[in-house]
Amino acid sequence: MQQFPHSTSGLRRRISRRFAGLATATAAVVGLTTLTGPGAQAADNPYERGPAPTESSIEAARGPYAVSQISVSSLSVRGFGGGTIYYPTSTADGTFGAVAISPGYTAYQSSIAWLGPRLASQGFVVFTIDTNTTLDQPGSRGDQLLAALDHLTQSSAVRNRIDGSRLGVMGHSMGGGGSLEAAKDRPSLQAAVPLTPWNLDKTWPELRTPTLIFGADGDTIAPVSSHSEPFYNGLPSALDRAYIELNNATHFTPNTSNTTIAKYSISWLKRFIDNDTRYEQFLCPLPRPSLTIEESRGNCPHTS
Ligand code: 9J3
Ligand code: ZN
Repeated sequence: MQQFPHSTSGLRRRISRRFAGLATATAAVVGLTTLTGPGAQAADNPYERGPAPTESSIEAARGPYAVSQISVSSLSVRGFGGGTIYYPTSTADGTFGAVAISPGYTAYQSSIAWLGPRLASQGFVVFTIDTNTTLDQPGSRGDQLLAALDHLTQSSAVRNRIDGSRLGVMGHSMGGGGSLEAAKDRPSLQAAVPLTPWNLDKTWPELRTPTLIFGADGDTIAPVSSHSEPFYNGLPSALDRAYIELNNATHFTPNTSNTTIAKYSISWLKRFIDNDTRYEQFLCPLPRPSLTIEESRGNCPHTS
């Protein structure tokens, strides 16, 4: 500490304040360096939730958060068919990102229900929905996913637990096609994860939402050659995008609990809804072909 004569105590206080200001500015620069450096820590990212992930934590049947659920009657909402909200029970960690998930043609929320607690226990508010009718087409399912997100963030009992700027969509088959439609209609969505998606529209150059598409090698309803692969290939090459083709799988593989779908969906949602770069290690380099993965495509490293 510098010494000053008593007679200049006023000046001394002013100078001390200037030094304090300099110290604050220096700390801010150090903080910025940490933020942009390679090993960004928890305190740098306000959206990061939960402990550092491991291969086993993203493969586990449940993540670190205990989950509660709320049934939403179709009679209480407009624009979609109601559903079930799964959410971390505790409010200690603040707000979470949210994901709406649509089932496929002729199917109900029960066909995608396993994803509710699986994803919510990792730190998301998850809304598995029913559609207005089970015959609704992908465009309608996209609108319904967005209506469900609007209900979640504006009207639902958990609206105060959600960060409305951190939203994503998923869906199976025509619901997966619907998740592409939702992202096309609302580019502010932070992540999309279509599961064996089906759509007559094969090209998605309009998307600005980071998108992970799951195909199934044995899918005869939405064959990868006419659905998932052209969907992936038609996404902008500058977009963060990925394609994982499940090995020894069918169109209906996403309808029951599946570790490969879970671990890469969790990683994608964490990476792009929460900006949580701790999950980048599971996405890049791309997963190699294995007993469960037939092939994978994508850009690495990610750019957004
Ligand atoms: O399971 C689905 O949502 C898919 C698609 C399908 O059967 O489309 C044919 C009209
Ligand atoms: Zn198109």
